[in-house]
Amino acid sequence: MSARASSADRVASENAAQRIAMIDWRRVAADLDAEGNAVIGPVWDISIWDISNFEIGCNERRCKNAPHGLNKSGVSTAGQVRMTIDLFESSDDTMAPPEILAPGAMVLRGHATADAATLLAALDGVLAQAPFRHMVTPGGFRMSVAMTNCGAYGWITDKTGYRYGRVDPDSGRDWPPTPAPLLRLAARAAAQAGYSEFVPDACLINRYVPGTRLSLHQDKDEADFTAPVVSVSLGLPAIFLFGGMRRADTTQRVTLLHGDVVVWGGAARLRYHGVLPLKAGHHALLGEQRINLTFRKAA
Ligand code: MD3
Ligand code: FE
Repeated sequence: MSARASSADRVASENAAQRIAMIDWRRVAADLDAEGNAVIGPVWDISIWDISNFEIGCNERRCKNAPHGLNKSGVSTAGQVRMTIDLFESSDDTMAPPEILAPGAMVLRGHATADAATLLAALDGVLAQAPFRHMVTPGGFRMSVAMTNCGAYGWITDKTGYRYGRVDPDSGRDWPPTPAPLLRLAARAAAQAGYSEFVPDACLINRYVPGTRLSLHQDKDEADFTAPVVSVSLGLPAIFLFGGMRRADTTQRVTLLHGDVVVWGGAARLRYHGVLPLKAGHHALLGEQRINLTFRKAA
């Protein structure tokens, strides 16, 4: 679903000051970073993703079905309206309002889409130094998710337990550094969710092929739970299970698509979660797989 704003088209070719004005119309605290990308302020500044004052030249405005969540006046009828506006050069750049899954958990749909090819190219360098492997749980089970890491710390599991370590046990060398484009993306997503100071020191890289699953668990091997976890989904879609504070709590199912970024912090940081067995499929960039990057502060 996308709505193209005629006023946005007009502004797109003009200068940065007008881009800021454009965002001000939407009453979203916003600024531009050094590259001219919109940096949206803490989401608690966004009481409502208000497009009612915004001159929407929505192509679909007269659509009676209004599947885009706009009524005939172009006013948002749904809690969330997704707009793709040719504002910042890249036509792939989406400015969707965050989807709040629960207090502290928000989905930034398509946040990594425009950067996906760059991220994957950078990832190739990491994988050459630290290939995917299937680790073993303390209970002796081989994990169906294939994993590797980059950054100062990597998450590992073996017969002796789960932990973070500086050294890749397969190579005996330090984990490769996290490529700059990955770090930039993680910091940008965290900033949009209100975490302006997120400096991850660990990036776990998970690979799923059809049938791969991840059973319900909590992420609690990190030293400091005040830092969020940022996860980036690439490739095939997955059905993510988002539970509560106890394993037996009911779970909500959230489909995570290529390019979706989720920031898990605050009250959501220790909630149980998992991934249902990946369905078969083909993705244009990644083929028969899904790759998930999770950025954390481990130490
Ligand atoms: C909710 N990875 O690596 S990312 C993991 O898709 C992990 O590979 C999944 O769970 C994956 O630990 C899910 C989403 C995620 C990550 C961390 C969370 C959800 C979270 C921490 C707290 C609550
Ligand atoms: Fe997890």
